[in-house]
Amino acid sequence: MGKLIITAAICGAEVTKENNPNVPYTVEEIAEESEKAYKAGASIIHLHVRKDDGTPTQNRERFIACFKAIKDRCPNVIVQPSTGGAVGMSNSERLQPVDLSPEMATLDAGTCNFGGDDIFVNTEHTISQFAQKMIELGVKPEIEVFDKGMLDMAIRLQKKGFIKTPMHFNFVMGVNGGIAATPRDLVFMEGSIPAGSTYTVSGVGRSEFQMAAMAIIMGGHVRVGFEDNVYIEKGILAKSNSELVEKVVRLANELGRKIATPNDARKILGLLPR
Ligand code: KMH
Ligand code: ZN
Repeated sequence: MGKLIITAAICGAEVTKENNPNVPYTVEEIAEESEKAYKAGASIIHLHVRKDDGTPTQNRERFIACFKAIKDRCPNVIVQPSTGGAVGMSNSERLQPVDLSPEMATLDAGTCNFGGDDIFVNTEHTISQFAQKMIELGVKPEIEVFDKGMLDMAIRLQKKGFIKTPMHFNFVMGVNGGIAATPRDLVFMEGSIPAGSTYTVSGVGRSEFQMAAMAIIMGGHVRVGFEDNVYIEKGILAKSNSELVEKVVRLANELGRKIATPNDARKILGLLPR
């Protein structure tokens, strides 16, 4: 089986220091957490940025500052900015990091409930617009699918020429409003992607490591991090994203998968040179 790409989603847009005091907000905190996650085995940093008080933002300058601070500490790591941002942001706000021509960026492939009264809106027009821009700038999309219908939407847009093959998916499983984080549903999702595609699995909340173990066994890749889960085990907060990454490395070692370096990940995902 091929090497395992580990992505660290270090802070997300919703999780706060009230949930776990180690969630990074400032540029320095984000750079430090990225470096720790990278040293632990992550080859991709999935990046949201915050103002110093923790407010989520998609501000271009803030992304530039965080990119630089991360690259100063770990020049080779792949930085994958979010274009999802936070619920309620406008499309132009969300697209700002794509203008920086990162190697990858997320592409959210549908609308869903997002816990409570929140709705994460991604119309077909929005998805096509984001995808088109990524094609123009040579940015590889990580297609975020929170449900099976989103996967079908992405395949439809690929057929229309908005997304190139081979596609790379992130199955985000366990969001309140999206597909559940169960082995049955993961097998269903994996069986629904086109041949030649790659995928990573993000188990949200308590199922993070169970889904990681499934992905390792099935030949997928794994995302962990405070964006998805703040606990290293039941009731115990993780001290850093690196603890979550280290746990995946231990699982991979036990289950016989080697860990991909950033250059391995570039080859597996077919990223364009920068
Ligand atoms: N914060 C969520 C509303 C992405 O990064 O592209 C969307 C999200 C997905 O986190
Ligand atoms: Zn995200």
